[in-house]
Amino acid sequence: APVVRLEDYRPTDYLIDTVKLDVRLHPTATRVTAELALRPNPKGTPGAALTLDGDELRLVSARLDGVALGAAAYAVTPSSLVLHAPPQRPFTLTLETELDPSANTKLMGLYRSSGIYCTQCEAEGFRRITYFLDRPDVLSVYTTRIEADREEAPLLLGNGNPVERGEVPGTGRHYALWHDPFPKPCYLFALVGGRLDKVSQTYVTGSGRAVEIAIHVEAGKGERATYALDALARSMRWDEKVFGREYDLDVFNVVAVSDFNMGAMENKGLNIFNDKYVLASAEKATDADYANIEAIIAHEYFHNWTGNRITCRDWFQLCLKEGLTVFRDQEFSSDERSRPVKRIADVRTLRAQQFAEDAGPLAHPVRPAQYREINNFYTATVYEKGAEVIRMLKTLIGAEAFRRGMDLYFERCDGTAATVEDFIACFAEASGRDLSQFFTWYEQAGTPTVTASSHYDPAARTYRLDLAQRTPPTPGQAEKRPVVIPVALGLVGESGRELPLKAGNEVPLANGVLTLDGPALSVTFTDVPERPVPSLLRGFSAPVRLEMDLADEDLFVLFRHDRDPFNQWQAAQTVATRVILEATRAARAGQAISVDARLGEALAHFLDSRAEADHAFAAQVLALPTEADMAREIGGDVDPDAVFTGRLAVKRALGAALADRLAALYGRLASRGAYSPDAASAGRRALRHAALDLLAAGDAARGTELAVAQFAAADNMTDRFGALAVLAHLPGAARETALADFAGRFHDDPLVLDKWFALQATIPEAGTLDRVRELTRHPAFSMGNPNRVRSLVGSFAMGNATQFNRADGAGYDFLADVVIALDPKNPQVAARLLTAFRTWRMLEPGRRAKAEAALKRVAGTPGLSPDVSDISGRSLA
Ligand code: B3K
Ligand code: ZN
Repeated sequence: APVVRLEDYRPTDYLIDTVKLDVRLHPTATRVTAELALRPNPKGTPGAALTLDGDELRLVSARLDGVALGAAAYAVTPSSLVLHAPPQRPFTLTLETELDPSANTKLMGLYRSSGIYCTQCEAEGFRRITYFLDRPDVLSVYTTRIEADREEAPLLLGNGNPVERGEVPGTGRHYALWHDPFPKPCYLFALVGGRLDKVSQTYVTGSGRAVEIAIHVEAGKGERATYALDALARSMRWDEKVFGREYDLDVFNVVAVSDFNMGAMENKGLNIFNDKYVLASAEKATDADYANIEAIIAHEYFHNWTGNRITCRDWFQLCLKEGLTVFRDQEFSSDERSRPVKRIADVRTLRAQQFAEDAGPLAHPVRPAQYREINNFYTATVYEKGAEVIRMLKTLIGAEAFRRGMDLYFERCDGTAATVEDFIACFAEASGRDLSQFFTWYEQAGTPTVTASSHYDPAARTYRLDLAQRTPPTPGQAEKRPVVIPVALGLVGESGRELPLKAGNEVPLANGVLTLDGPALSVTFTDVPERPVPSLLRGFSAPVRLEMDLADEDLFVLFRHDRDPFNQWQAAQTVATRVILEATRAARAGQAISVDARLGEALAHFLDSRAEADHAFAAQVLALPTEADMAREIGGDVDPDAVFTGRLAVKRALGAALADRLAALYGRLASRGAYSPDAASAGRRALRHAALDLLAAGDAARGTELAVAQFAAADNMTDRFGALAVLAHLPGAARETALADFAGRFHDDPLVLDKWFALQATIPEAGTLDRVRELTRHPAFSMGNPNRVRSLVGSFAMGNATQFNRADGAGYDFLADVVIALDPKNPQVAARLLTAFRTWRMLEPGRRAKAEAALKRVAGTPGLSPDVSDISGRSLA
């Protein structure tokens, strides 16, 4: 595939003002008639040929202003329909195409999922429905007639508002007509046809408009959609309150399907979801599932304004809608649940996904400047780092200017396909600030490192803080400029009190935030009454790595006393990281591992004094850095077995040292009353689980006994699966019995079996690869379903550091085999799996060579999709 470059952007030569679609659904031969009202674009080249995109379409007929096109007037290729000399005035092109939804295994365009017709058009799927200018800067008003067999598809949904429905006499077929008054790019087009159950309610907007909101799910599963419906109503209310955004159509439909390439899709008025992010019940969904459903329902809904009403000019601007909408959904979850705990969870994800991506061959800026396959740029960088950039903007200009900037953006850009420049200009205006250097965050890849050192002068009562930044080179960007880094900070006294933050007027310090925008900055604080412990980057105020050699004792001060809960947690994590690093070093050197007792003592004190105050926070404190976190910390020549051994030794030592406390906590936190997914109850379960997990590491026999009992007695999936997850790390008969019991209980529920697949794939034992191979032959497994593939193969490759990175390379070979086999059927999912190699260069030489060989085997496979060839190519570059 050719490289597409941002600098080459130019508007289309033609515009499409309205689209009338007539879709006659049929399992293998769906007929689509598209009537496109075209006109020359005043911004385009006069007289240019018209090239419409197409993919796997069969053209049945083509008419211009009602007259059949002569053979000489146009040409059809596998990827286009070219009209050589279009009229230089408004004209109508009527195109009839045929396609086979049942053969559509890529799950892009129109396809069938368990008998339900559905669509996925972002990024470039609409061209698989009809020939079109398939790019986001072509905005059209759509009217869609959907026709289907009444038995097969009693429900017919489209974008916008329902207009009319009726029978097609004598055929057993019926139709529905939908009209969407809001001009939109074709990637937001959607339709659904099928037999579905629904839950619904009337939502009254702030200005008093009644909206019918509904969630449609597979027959018999309606009860499991009520939580999602409630989350939707709460999202709608929140967007009115916090961003002043009201919903704009008469209906809002969400449809859940079981075959979906990603989480969900924000099609105008008709969101389509992976059912994993809709269906929930106490027996079948965990607390984490509930939280994900709430966040994703909100995310897709919020796109109605940030993505749909204001869309992207081109795909380079993807972060314009994604980073902003992630920021919005994170804020929503923070308001609905606990802000500090949400922040900690989000930073964990950011570091695990985005920092990892940024440190390897797939690193790219939040706004990339080029791509070969746009589907490979729906990344942690565009989404999560994109959200961090918005958060920094808000920190830098303040909440009020931020809100004014958002209001200006909505006012000025509504109904347009915008750029990141358009967006930032609104905030520059609203705040009166020059944001040109801030823009570097969008253009420069790589995670900046901020180094800090300090000096306290007790006689002068001054405290000097020296900060410096550097960003490592990334592919295609050897030289880096300094970025604007908001460093939220405080000074904490030995006894825990917050010390005053006084500095001269020339210091870029406002509201406890220091702005580091050059390579280095030195600040002297005055009237500092005692030696302070610096608490830097409070709330993780910037997506950077912080290097500061604080003494362990100082970190314990922050852990105990920092008024910023994020930095309390961070201090404990930093100490744990140091302890695990030392254990890993010893393991690698074949030495005995000794674990510094002070971490256990600090945690003991924490459990005694503070764990009950916020259960969810305490659970985060007890959860050690992961093996992947440690690998990133080590940075190179990583031996995953040594990391595993070192980390496990620390976990065992903590489990043993804290055993009595953990057991008491575990007992105290036992559930009372019926399951409720609310944040407080979920926090209690999370802490109880963290206690059991540590306890089991310290004492396998006791852990097994407690987990077996919890598994048997559980009345909800969080407790049942939590127990099973603990058992998964305790080899023996109890584990196998519980796994078999779980499979028996939930044999008819694929979403629950996904948890069972995933868990087994992450067992850190030598037999796991064989187990995973065996599970690929399980009757409930299917390479055709993305959720199954991600659960089994994805969890193995992304969540099992020792077994994916087996020293013999068999883990890599397995993944390569799966990617090669899956690519012809579903390139998007295959390419995503292959990103498991994104940190391969950090491995020790033996594994590195094996990983490289596996990647090369993939790269050398003939007939690769653009998706997989792009990832394999960049990974090896
Ligand atoms: N916008 C979609 C993602 C589409 C991915 C296309 N490969 C979901 C979301 O971010 O809300
Ligand atoms: Zn999104």
